[in-house]
Amino acid sequence: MAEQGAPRVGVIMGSDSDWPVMGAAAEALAEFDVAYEVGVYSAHRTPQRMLDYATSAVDRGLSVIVAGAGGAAHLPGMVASATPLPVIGVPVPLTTLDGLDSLLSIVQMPAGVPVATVAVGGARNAGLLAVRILAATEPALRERMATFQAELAQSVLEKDSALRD
Ligand code: RP5
Repeated sequence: MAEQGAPRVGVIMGSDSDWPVMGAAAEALAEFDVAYEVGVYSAHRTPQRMLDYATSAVDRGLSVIVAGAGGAAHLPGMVASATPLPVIGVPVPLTTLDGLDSLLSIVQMPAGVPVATVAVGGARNAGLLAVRILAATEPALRERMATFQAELAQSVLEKDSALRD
């Protein structure tokens, strides 16, 4: 855990090999000083451990779970089936199929069990979306997100200016 305080967001993945992608979610949370925890929970290799994590998430104080996996990427959907918390799925691209398999595995959830799926490899956006979910009921965090958006817009304007120079 990189941030102080009880974790509010869980950043989990199916394998430690997902970390080079999923680290961007943790970085985004750290930028907003949101406490998070990270862990490896495999839907296929450690199914009971994954279910224990999902079913205990509320009692442990989590508000959002970011879950990334590649290939037969069942972790986000299975976690969403076992917790009432919002789950953000990150399709991790593997060397074969360029992540299309991961994307389809995560995005095609049955009605009633939503997973908010970001782009293939879109872990940073997953972290930012988790911040926005928290910010919906926290004015101070919402203000920081608004500042972040203003800075993002400013960076585009500066690039536009540089092109014209
Ligand atoms: C998935 O299988 C993981 O999320 C990972 O993306 C993929 C490969 O895992 P390793 O064989 O590298 O452990 O469950």
